[in-house]
Amino acid sequence: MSKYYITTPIYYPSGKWHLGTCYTTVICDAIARFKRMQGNDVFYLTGTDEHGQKIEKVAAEHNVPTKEYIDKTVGELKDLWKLLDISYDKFIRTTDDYHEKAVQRIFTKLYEQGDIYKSSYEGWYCTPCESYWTKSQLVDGKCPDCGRPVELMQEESYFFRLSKYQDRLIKLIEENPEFLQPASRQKEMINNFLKPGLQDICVSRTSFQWGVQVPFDPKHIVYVWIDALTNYITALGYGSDNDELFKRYWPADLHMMGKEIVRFHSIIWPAILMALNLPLPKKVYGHGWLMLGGDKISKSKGNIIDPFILSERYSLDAVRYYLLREIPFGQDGMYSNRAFLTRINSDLVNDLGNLVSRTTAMIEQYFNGAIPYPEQATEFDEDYIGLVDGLYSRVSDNIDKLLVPEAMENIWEVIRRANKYIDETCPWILAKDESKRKQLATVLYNLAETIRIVAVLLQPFLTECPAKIFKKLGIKPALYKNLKSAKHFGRRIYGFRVNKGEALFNRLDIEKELKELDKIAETIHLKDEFILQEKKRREENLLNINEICIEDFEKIALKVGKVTACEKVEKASKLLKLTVDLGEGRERTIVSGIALWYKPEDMIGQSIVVVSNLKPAKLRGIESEGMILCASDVEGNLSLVAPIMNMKAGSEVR
Ligand code: ME8
Repeated sequence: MSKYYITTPIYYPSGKWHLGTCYTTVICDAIARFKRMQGNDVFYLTGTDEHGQKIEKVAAEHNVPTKEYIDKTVGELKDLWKLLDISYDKFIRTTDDYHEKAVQRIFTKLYEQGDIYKSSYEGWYCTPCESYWTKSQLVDGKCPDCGRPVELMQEESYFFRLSKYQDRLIKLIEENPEFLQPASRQKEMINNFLKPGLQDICVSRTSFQWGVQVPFDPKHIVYVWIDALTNYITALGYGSDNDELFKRYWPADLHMMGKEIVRFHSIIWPAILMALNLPLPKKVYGHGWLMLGGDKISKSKGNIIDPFILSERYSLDAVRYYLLREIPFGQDGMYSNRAFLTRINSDLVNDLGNLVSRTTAMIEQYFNGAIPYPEQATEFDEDYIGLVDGLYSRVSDNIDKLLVPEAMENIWEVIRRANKYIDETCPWILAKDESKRKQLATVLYNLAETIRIVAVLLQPFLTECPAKIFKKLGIKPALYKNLKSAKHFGRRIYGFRVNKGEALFNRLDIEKELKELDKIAETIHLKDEFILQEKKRREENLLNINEICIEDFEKIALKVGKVTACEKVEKASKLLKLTVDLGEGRERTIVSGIALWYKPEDMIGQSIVVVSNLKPAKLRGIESEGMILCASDVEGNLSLVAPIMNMKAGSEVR
C-alpha cells in the first residue's frame, strides 16, 4: 500500500459556482477514488482561499461583513461538492485559525533566516482604488481601473528572495520532466519566466486588512498567494503541534490546477519549499479550461451552466461523465448543451444502458433470471475476452499517466465491443436451437461478467450507476470495492439472479431539451438583471428616503385578493396575467412581473395583496387593473406578500 496525496487548488469564494469550477475537483475526485480503490492510502485535499482585497471588495459590494459573505459562499461550495459526490478527506479554509497561525510561523521563519527581507516597493498608486500599478499597466498615464490620476509612491514591504532559487528551479523543471505536466507547460515556465530572470516578489501589503497579519509587523498583511500556497502543508498540520499527517503524506503526489495558476505552483511554491528545506511535490499538473463560446467559463459568465440544474435534470453521473470524458485532458474544451446531451444519449443510454438492459433481459428470458454457467465457447470468445481481460491494466496505466478521458474511452471501448459481441453471437438465434444452449449460456455469462468488470471500473468515475448495475446483476457491490477485482475475467457470478428493472439512463429528446435549457438560461439571465436593478434601486432609494404622513399613506388602497385564474403572457418571460377577486362582484385582470418565481398553476387559489386604486395601465396590450405586492432582496429572491390568516377577498390592508 502506498500513500497518495492529491490536492485541488483552494477556491476563491467570491461568487457563484459554475461547471468550470467543478472540473478540477471532479477530475481529482476520480483519481483519488481510483487510487483508494486500488488499496492506496489516499489523502484528498480541497478548500477555499478566503483572504485578499478582491474578496473584501466583493463582500463590500454585497453590503455584508466579509466573513459573513464568505461563510455563505463556502457553504454553497460545500453543497456543490456534496452534490457532485466529491470524496475529499479534508476541506481547508484559509481563515481557519490553525492555518493562519502556521502561515505566521512560516513567514517568521523565512524572515529570520533571511529569505524574506524588508525593503521598499515603488509603483504608481491610485488612492481611490488602493492599487499599485506598474508604468506599463497605466492607460494614458492614469489608473487602468478608474481612469483617475496616479502618483509615484514608495511603500515599505517585505520581499521573498525568489531570485535566489532561479537556478534550482530551472534544474528542477529541466532535469525532472515528471515534475511539471503536461510537457508544454515546462517550456512556457522556462522561456517566459525562468530564463528571462526571476525578480524577488513583494509578499506583504498594507493597503487592506483582510488577511493574515505579519506577526512582527502587524500593519502588513501576508500576500495572499503565500497564504494560499502554504495550505497544502498547513492542512496536514505543518507549523502546528500535531504534524502526524504531514509526516505521513508530504510530499504531495499530485497538485492539480488550471493552467492559469501553474506559474504559482511550479515556481513560487517550490521556491518556498526549498527555502523551508522541505521535499518538493512529485507532480504539478496544469489542465486546460472548460470554455463557453470562446471564453473560459467564469464566475461572471458561468451561471448559465449551473451544475445543480444539470445534475438535477440529467443525473449526477451524466455531469461527472461529461467532465471526465469530453475535454481532452491538458487542453481546453468547449462546452455546449448539445455536446452534453449527445454524450448522454450516445454513451450512457445507447452504449452502456443498452448493454445492461439487453443482457439482463436475455438472462431473464432464456435462463429464468439466473446468470448461467459458461459451458461452451463460441468462435468469437477468444478475441472478445482478450479485450475485456486487459481492461483493468489499460485503465490503470492511463490513470497513472493522468489520461482520464483515455481511461474512460478504454471502458467504453469494451462496452461497445460487448454490444458488437451480442450482434456477432446473436443469442436470440442460439436460443432457438437446443443444441446451442451451452453456447448461449456462455455468451450470456460472458456479457454479465463484462458488465461486472465495467461496473467495478466505473466506480471511481460515476458514483451512482455502478451500484445500480450491481443490483441489476444481483451481485453484492461490497465484494467489488477493490478495483483489482476487475483484473481478471471469469469470476464465479453464475447463479446470481438478475433483475432488468428500469433503464439506467433515460433517452433524451435532444431538441426539446435544448429548448428547455435555453429557457432556463433566459430565466437565470433575467434574474441576474433583476439583481442588478434591485441593487441600483436600493442605492438610489437609500439616498432619497422621504418621510410621508398618514394622509399620504391613506391615499393607497391595499386589499386582499384571491387569484382565480392565471396564465403566462406570451413572449414576455417575466409576466403573468392573473384574474383576481377583490370582493367587488367582478374580477380584475392584473399583469405582474413575477413569472421568474411563480408558475401559473402555483398562483391559482393564492391570497395576495393588491394596490387596488392604481390607475389601470396597458402591459403587452393587456389592461392591468392594479399591482401585486411582493418582498424582494438583492440576492434575487422574491416572495408574494399575503395575510397570515385566511382573509376574505376584498379585506382592507392598512
Ligand atoms: O485560482 N475550466 O482559485 P479559483 C476549468 N484561489 N477550470 C476552471 C474554470 C474553467 N472554466 N474556471 C475555474 C484560484 N477553473 C486560487 C488558487 S491555490 C493555492 C489558489 C479552475 O477559484 C481553476 O483553473 O479562481 C482552478 O484550478 C480552480 O478552478 C480554482 O480557481
